[in-house]
Parts: sequence; C-alpha cells; structure tokens
Amino acid sequence: MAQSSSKSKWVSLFMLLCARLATAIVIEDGPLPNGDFETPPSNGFPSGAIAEGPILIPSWRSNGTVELVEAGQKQGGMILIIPQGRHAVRLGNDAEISQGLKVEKGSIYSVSFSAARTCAQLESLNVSVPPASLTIDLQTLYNVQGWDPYAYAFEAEEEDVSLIFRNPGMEDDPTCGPIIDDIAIKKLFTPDRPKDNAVMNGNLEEGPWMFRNTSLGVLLPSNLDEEISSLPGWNVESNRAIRYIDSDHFTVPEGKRAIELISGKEGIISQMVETTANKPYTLTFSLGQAGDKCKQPLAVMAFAGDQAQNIHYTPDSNSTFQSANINFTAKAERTRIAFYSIYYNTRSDDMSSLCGPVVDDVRVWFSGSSGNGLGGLSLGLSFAFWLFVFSMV
Ligand SMILES: [Ca+2]
Ligand SMILES: [Ca+2]
Repeated sequence: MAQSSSKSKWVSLFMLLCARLATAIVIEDGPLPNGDFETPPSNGFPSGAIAEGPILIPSWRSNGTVELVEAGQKQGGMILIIPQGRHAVRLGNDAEISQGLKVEKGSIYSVSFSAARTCAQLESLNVSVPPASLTIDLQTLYNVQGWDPYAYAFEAEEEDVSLIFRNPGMEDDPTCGPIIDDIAIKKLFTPDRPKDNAVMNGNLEEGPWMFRNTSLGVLLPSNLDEEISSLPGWNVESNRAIRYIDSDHFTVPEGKRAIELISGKEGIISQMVETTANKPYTLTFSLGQAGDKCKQPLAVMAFAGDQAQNIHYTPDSNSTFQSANINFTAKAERTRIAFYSIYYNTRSDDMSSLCGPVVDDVRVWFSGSSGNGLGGLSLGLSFAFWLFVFSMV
C-alpha cells in the first residue's frame, strides 16, 4: 500500500513536471523574440541604404523584399520613421515576415505592433494567424508622429501557429511599403461578469498588450469580420479604429485602462448584453477626457436597445470625467449597447492628431420598479429592521 502510494506520488510529480515543461515553452505575455528588430543579424546590420540579397533577421522568417531599416535612413528626401529604438523592418511588394509561436490551443491572443507607411498613399498591412487574417489600412494616420500602435486578436486553433505580417500592395516603387516594429503578444482572459452588471469587461481593464514606453495607446481596428476582439466582450464595428488607453499616459476614469473614441461617427464600439424582455434597465458609464489636450467640445452618442442619447462632456472643475446614464426597456434576451463620438476632434497643440471622448466603467443593470438597485436594497433593509423590531416586542 505504502509502495503504491509512493509510486503514485512519483507519477503525479512526473506529470506535474511534464505539465510545467509544456507550459514553459508556450509563449509568454510581452515582446516577441526580436519583436523590436534590435537583435543584430549574424553578419551585422546592413550598412548603406539597401542591402544586396536576402537578409537574415534573427527569430524571423522572411519572404520577398524585406529590409531592415535604420534610424536616420532617408528615402526620396524623407527620413524613414522608426517607431522604437534604432531599427525596424520594411516590407516591399508582396513581401512578408513570419514567426512561429507556441500557444495554448483554444485561447485568444492579442498581438500589438507598431506600423508606419512610407511613400505610397494606399499602403496597407495584412496581419494573420491562418486561417484568421486582418488587413489594416495605413492611409489614416491617427497621430502626428507618423506611426501608430495596433492590436490584432486571434483564437489559437493549434498549439503551433504562425504569425505573419505581409504587404499586400503592388506599388510602382518596390521599395515603398509599410514599416513594422515593436511586436508583442498577450493571452486574453474572459473577465467574469459581475452579478449586478450585464456588461462584460465593462471597466475595460482586460485588453491588448501595451508598451510602457509608448504614449500613443493602442488602436483597435474593426473586428467585424473576425468576431474576435482584443477587447474581450466588445466589438469595433466600424471601418475606423478606436484607441485603447492606459493611466500611465492618459487620464482614465476608473482603474488603469479605458477607451478613447477618436474616429467620430466612424469609430463605433458595441456589446450585446443579456437582458430580459420587457424589463427596465439602466445603462451607466463614465464619460471623460483623456488629458491629451483634445480640443473640446467632446460628446458621445450612446445607444441602449431602442434608446439613443447624445451626451456632452460638461465636467465640474475638480473632475476629469462625469457619470452618464440612460434608462431603457429591454425588447429581447439580448440588447445592443454602443458608443461613438459625435465630433471629430483633434489635439489643440498639433491640430492633427486624432482624439476624442473617453468611455469607461460601463454598466447595465436591472433597474426594477423602484428606479434603482440601491432603492430596492434600502427598502429590503428597512423591512428587515421592522421585522426585527416586531420580533423583539
Ligand atoms: Ca525597433
Ligand atoms: Ca477602466
């Protein structure tokens, strides 16, 4: 008996070890190996404008005209933009780079990366973890620095996947093409829905990886075709992006993360929440400013079921946000809530970086006949109190 128990102990210890080994090789949250392209190739960084022959980029596979570009490098009189550090890659016509990743099958991951366009007007970038793929239009510059961080989410269908960045363009000038830098990954978890709130991830705390040294937030492009989002629970259902912001670089109403609606009516974020038909509900949320010198007025259009209301940001002087609410009656088992910015705002200091109102702490709760949840609670408490008094007499 004692022998078999010690044997099973060894077996379980062995299995634990195997499990540890298996999890140890799964990719961890954070920058990808050589995700910043600062690791020198075995024969050094190419000197001069264009390297002859294919270059080997550590940790990456490349196909087509892939170039390691350096800070200060010029093209057609313009200095190339390097989002981070001294090096980045540029993808020529139909060129791609890829990296194999060990992931947890069935989990959802978000990839953050920075991208800039170079000379062509209609540059775009395709990001994929086959079979899922997303093409990002780089024509819109969201800020004056000339590059933007983006997030892309995928569900791991296998344990071994390939992350591919490809330039789908066919420009006349083959050296035109997007620049990519600063690639990181994060495994997303699905936050529990609180009992008194029908909104998942309503405080927006779970989202894509953010670089500490990047003060531009992360853009969330449309995920209408993918149905998987870098912001669990939420969908960006418009062509233009919204911005995920952090409290290290922006003013955030609650916690460490929130969203900034930077694309006017073309940047819509939504969620389907569970409701009971014909019952009264209240949608509440925090409406604020990001502390990024955004030129006012700021306002959102908020939707809850068949209700739509435009709400202007009019805070008192001590606060950077205000609370807003909309009452509605649910018409079905699921109700759509959504937000967009009424205005197209830009920063007052550079007049061209896009900005807008901040939304955070979104709640939908059953408001009952007493008007609000607290009213019902105090009614219950006073009833319990009188019951107690009567039982004493
Ligand atoms: Ca870099
Ligand atoms: Ca938050």
